[in-house]
Amino acid sequence: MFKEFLDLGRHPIANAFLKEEDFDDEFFFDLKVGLDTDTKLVSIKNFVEPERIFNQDYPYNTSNSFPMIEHFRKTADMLYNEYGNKTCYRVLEIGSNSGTFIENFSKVDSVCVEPCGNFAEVTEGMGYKTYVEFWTTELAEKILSNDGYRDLIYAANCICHIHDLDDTFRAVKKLLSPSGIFVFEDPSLLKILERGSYDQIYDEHPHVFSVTALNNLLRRNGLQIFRVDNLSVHGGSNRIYACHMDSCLVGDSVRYNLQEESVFGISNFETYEIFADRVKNSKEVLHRKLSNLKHNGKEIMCIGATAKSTTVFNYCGIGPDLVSVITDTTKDKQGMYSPGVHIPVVPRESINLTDYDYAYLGAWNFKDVIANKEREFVENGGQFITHVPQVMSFS
Ligand code: JHZ
Repeated sequence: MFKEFLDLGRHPIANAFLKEEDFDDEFFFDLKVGLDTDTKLVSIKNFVEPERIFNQDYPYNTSNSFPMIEHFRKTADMLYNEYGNKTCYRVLEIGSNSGTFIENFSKVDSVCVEPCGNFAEVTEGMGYKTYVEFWTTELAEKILSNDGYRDLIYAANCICHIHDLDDTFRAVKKLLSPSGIFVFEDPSLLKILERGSYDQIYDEHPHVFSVTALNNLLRRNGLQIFRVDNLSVHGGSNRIYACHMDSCLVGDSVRYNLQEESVFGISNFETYEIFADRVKNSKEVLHRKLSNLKHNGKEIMCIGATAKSTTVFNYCGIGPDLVSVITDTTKDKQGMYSPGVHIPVVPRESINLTDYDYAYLGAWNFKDVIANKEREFVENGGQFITHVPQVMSFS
């Protein structure tokens, strides 16, 4: 049974940066979050049609966050060294984006799945066979007959984007070779609850995964988790390793994670009620802090036009009156306005950061990288603001 615990209000598509002439046609939906009391899966109530989100204009490009390029290279090396068969390693990536993971594997044995045409063109151009489709059992059957079984099926920040998880896991099971592994990483629900980072919940993330819920969902589709890695990326993610049921030894990391989540109360509805109260409080405190600063003549900007900042600004009612501009390294976001609240997005080079007193971290997950790059801002008295794990400013 789906039991709602949080209402985040009206939201636009978190990554649908737009031009001024499109303001009147913007799409909004009610962002409500709940717990499935049977599987323990946390999901949003109203799914947005995937075609509205993942299309030719999808702007999130993994190549624009240089720490992620390094992350995917290291991940690919580790998977190849620990699990790869040296003569033939048939890989499939679901949601291959701009190819930062797959580029580490052979063009001959690898296949990409990417519904966003703009990115599918990129991996095609790099020489990888790419299916420009959503991941479904039908597509898995097609790939099986065209390209054969896969030894590694990998997905980063993609499986939690898919509404029908039973179909997703059945499709994986169909295409995975008998000794193959399915590895996927997504933001961790436990970390979100611990850090109060509600901004990881938006249209693109219809589910937020605990190991507990994934264990239930994978098992009912004939797959088994045998290893879990806790990662620091995206504010805390879990990398899940699964195989066909009973085809591998279950490691201690699985028991450890299930136990840790159980102790935290991941299956108890009260845990989510407490989280909801914390989120409501965070909204009030952040809005009050920015309003007071503005009232005292301070200038505030934002670094990182993230899906997360769209969620915070829309939930907290923060617009250009409080945050005058957002900088972002992504070309496709520059010259556009942020979804819903319409703050202009510009290249970092086009502004002088020392003209601002405060920089809200839209990309708080890259806090150290940004603080390191922007030392001059701090030396000139500038301060950063974040709402994770609580609303605060620091230098
Ligand atoms: P970043 C995305 O969310 C979307 P977002 C997606 N749904 C997903 O699952 C999560 O990632 C995990 C810019 N930047 O990675 C680049 C700077 O401007 O936090 C990016 O636009 N300066 C697929 O959007 C953005 O910030 C910098 O120094 O919340 C970071 O976006 C750096 C380091 C980044 O993801």
